[in-house]
Amino acid sequence: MKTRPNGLSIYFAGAIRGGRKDADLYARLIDYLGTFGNVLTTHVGDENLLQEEKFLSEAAIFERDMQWMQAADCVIAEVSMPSLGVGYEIGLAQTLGKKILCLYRPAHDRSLSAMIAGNPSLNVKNYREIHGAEHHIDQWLASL
Ligand code: 6IA
Repeated sequence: MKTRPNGLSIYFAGAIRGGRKDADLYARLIDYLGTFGNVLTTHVGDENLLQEEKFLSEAAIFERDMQWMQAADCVIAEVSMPSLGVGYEIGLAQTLGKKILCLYRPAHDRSLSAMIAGNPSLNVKNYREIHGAEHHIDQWLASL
């Protein structure tokens, strides 16, 4: 990897109100990303998030995430669980010129939004198992 070890600020995006079925997977991906740098959004994988963050106002959550997004060197989004917030974050990251990797697990009962799947500015990688996602992360970070 060309970047400095532990020098990369990574914004990880995953569904919260969109649904928490993949929260454990997010936690594992966040752990893995932590070996490459500083993950700004570790709460996305926190199974107690909904309890902890209910003390923050909606505006405070938005403001904090916007600051992290501005500070991030790159954005990695797990997009299998449809989420308004994740879609918003990807659009904003593109506007800000961030490098963006989207990780998607195909399944027979869903299909990825064309706004993500058809966007030539995004790197969208399909995977089945977490090791596949880790492989995509390795390859993508090495190319930055
Ligand atoms: O629409 P969603 O909630 O699924 O959007 C998820 C995305 O928006 C994540 O990638 C987060 O970066 C961001 N986000 C949404 N809600 C929060 C949050 N608290 N804290 C931090 N980031 C958030 C929500 C707490 C609440 C449900 C009690």
